[in-house]
Amino acid sequence: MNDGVSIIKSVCRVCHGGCGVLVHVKDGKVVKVKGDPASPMNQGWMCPKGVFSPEIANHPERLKYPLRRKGERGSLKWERISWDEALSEISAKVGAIRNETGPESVALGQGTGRHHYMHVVRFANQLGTPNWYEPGLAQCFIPRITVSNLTYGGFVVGDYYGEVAPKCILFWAHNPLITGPDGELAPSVKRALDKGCVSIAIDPRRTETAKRCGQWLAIRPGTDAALALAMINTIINEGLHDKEFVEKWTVGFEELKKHVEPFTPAWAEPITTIPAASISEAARAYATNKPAILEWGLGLEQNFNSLQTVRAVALLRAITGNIDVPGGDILGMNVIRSYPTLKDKLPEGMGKKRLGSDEFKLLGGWRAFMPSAHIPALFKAMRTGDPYRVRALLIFGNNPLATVANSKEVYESLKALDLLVVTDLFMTPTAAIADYVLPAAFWTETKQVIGYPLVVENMVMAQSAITQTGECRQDEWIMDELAKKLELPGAGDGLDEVMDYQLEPLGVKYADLVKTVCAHPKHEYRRFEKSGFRTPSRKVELFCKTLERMGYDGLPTFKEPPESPASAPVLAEEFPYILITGARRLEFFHSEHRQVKSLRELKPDPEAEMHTIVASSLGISNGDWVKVSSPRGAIRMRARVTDDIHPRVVSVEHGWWFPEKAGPEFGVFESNANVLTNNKPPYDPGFGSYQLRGLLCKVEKEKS
Ligand SMILES: Nc1nc2c(c(=O)[nH]1)N[C@H]1C(S)=C(S)[C@@H](COP(=O)(O)OP(=O)(O)OC[C@H]3O[C@@H](n4cnc5c(=O)[nH]c(N)nc54)[C@H](O)[C@@H]3O)O[C@H]1N2
Ligand SMILES: Nc1nc2c(c(=O)[nH]1)N[C@H]1C(S)=C(S)[C@@H](COP(=O)(O)OP(=O)(O)OC[C@H]3O[C@@H](n4cnc5c(=O)[nH]c(N)nc54)[C@H](O)[C@@H]3O)O[C@H]1N2
Ligand code: SF4
Ligand SMILES: [Mo]
Repeated sequence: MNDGVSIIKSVCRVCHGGCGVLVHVKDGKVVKVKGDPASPMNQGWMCPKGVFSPEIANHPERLKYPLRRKGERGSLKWERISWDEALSEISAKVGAIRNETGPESVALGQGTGRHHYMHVVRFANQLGTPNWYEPGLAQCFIPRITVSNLTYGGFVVGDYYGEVAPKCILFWAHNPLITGPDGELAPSVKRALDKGCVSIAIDPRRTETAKRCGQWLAIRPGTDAALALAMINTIINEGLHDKEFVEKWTVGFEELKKHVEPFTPAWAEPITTIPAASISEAARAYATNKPAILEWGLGLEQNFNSLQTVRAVALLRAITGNIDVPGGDILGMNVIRSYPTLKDKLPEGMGKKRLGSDEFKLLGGWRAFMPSAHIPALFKAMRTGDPYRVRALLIFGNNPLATVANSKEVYESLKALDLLVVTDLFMTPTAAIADYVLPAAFWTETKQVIGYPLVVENMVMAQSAITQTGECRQDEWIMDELAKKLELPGAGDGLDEVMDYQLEPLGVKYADLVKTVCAHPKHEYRRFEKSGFRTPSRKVELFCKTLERMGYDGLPTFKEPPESPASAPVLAEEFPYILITGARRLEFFHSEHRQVKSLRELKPDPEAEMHTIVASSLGISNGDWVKVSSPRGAIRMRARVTDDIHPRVVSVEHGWWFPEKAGPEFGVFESNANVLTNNKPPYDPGFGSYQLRGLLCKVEKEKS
């Protein structure tokens, strides 16, 4: 204590997070957040989003009380009500809809992996509805998790905390120096690069990460499977694979070898637009500098061939024997218990009613890692009642008007609902058209156990609720209270019980861990040597029989993107550039933070990156406002003209809306990448992924 300021050790959660921090509190308010030098993750470092946490926490526009709509939907006329009124009315309405048209007509929505992620899944099971969604999943992370499970029997992450440093890091469709998602943080990647290693980036943009790399392969979006197959071809043909590992620990090598024969670097060159010699060079560098980490990212998943693209890349780790070795890609330890999602409460037969589950078995079927609804099917059911009507949607931390493909159709879908309840930190365009808006707690106001990296915890952290804003409540509390009012199965056990249950294998209680914040058991390498890999063959499955049995290819294949200069040449005459969306910026998390002054000053306007050649041919200068159009719509962006991008690619930021503009729309259709994206088929046959990257677009200078 000094000057009435108390300092509390915690963990920043503005993003997927993990940065150890020291929260400075005065008069019940967060006044400063500083990086904790003692944290093994960030060693004192913080990004601007975390640094400006006090400005987010104390923002005057934070939602502070439950609100009930008074006027028409979207009229922004609200009435402040008590929590008891809000919970009683919402539960009565949800209960009535559930009774009339079945639990499946009530859906739950959420955004990226925030603290309450698994609690939403738990609440869906309690409600008895198979229909919950998250705009990532098919487009983010689920393909990587599922493919890892099928191929290696568990999820792999880069080994940045062991004693052996990687000799090579291959960054594939990933920019961790900015994004630090799911499994690693920017500082750990930076430390590994600073130590010096062979480094390669595969990305249509020369990103902050690519700029640190010795080799940058500017790939044509959506062609990563072709590149991976050609790299496998080089490695096998030149005998650079790890013969001992392949022989002892893999199945299907001969089939793979035969399968990749035609996929030479020369074959891949015109597809990927990467010179064959560079492909071979990258393949050799990755195969011969061991141990190697292969950092894969989102760019592999937001296309219609996500399953096979991710599989092709996954096999590179296996044939080079880089799995679960010090300094390579390690199989996570799962040191805490998985979240009790009350799966058994979902009534028999409900899984079959999950929208999209019969078609996209790896997203919604019984083999899915975490079965969820297919977003296009779910939103269609809201809009059209086909195959049945979804009438209520309860959203916990998601702004689908900004983050789900085809924003205008999302709007039609939400407007057709009988009941829309949105829990958020701020009044978003989605919240503005809701019937009830509930105020969520910010990270300094929540308690939670954080297993890190996500899904395969090697490190566990605990965070305490330090401050309180208005009547804001943690999402888990809201769901638990609704469960009690609705008398749902499993109601009564709250977050405290869940956290202690999860921590039991570590022999600590939440109340103890919260004092030290972080537990970090030592990694045990090469566990497979004791008990094999957790796959049906107990080996790494280069050929995957499980996939074959489900009707998918057992070996990875490349497919030309459906909306590309090669597959849609007529359309490409009008829309000559390749559109990618959503490359992350350091200043914002998805559609958040546009109202946070210090962050917005760092990045006032939405930007579209394009090559100097493109800009000059169109008479566009850096900073000009431009119109970017796709066959589905048009948006306004500021041009960022650069040589650090593939000359045929235009990259637009995602998540833009303007809290300063008039509601209820807050300009959400003006500069929103998802006005351009496609939620229509073809989808990935396994996950139903839709295309957010690798579409066609055109650019015009805005008339002044
Ligand atoms: N075009 C395009 N679209 C994309 C992507 C892309 O690359 N391109 N990426 C996709 C991916 S990978 C993802 S994961 C999604 C992410 O999409 P979302 O996670 O849905 O992101 P946001 O739209 O920012 O919605 C989050 C909302 O949650 C609120 N919020 C923050 N913390 C809390 C909390 O603790 N409780 C509650 N109740 N609310 C909170 C924020 O204020 C914000 O309004 O976007 C997807 N959309
Ligand atoms: N600051 C900040 N951090 C974030 C987020 C945020 O909104 N802001 N969001 C979080 C979330 S939910 C996620 S999923 C992660 C995502 O983090 P990452 O996985 O790092 O993904 P992105 O930055 O979306 O995209 C990575 C790269 O993919 C490239 N790319 C696009 N299309 C292709 C392609 O077809 N092939 C290849 N090889 N590359 C391609 C883009 O140019 C981009 O540089 O970030 C997380 N961290
Ligand atoms: S990267 Fe930034 S936002 Fe994410 S946990 Fe660290 S400080 Fe917080
Ligand atoms: Mo994501």
